[in-house]
Amino acid sequence: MPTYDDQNIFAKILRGEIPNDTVYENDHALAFRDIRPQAPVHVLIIPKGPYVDFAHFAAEASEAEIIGWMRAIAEVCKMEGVEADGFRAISNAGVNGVQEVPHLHVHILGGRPLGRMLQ
Ligand code: IU
Repeated sequence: MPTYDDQNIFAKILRGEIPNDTVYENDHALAFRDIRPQAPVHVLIIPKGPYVDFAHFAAEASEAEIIGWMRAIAEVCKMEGVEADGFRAISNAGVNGVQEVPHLHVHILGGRPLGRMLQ
């Protein structure tokens, strides 16, 4: 499993060292607006625990953490009003995925037609 770098920017956000535009929080997850939005709705949902990516989280997180993160994703979609017209959920991992911040996050994008991603 990868080693978690607790100096990454999302770890600093979780510790309250850097401000963020929070849209939702529960015991196990925090959701905030992306600083470089790619769509009218662009929210990042992160688990509060120290997980690098999806595989790390799936292997080591507790069931409560997994449920808390998944419910946060669903709650954000509801709160941001993208459920009806649809949205895209993306989690980049590693070099090929061009993961910039090494703390698991899912991007929720919506509010406009997003086009086909896979041909
Ligand atoms: P990634 O490629 O999935 O790791 O992208 C990270 C995202 O985090 C990217 O969309 C950034 O705009 C976003 N972000 C942020 O919201 N706040 C920050 O302080 C930093 C990056 I650094």
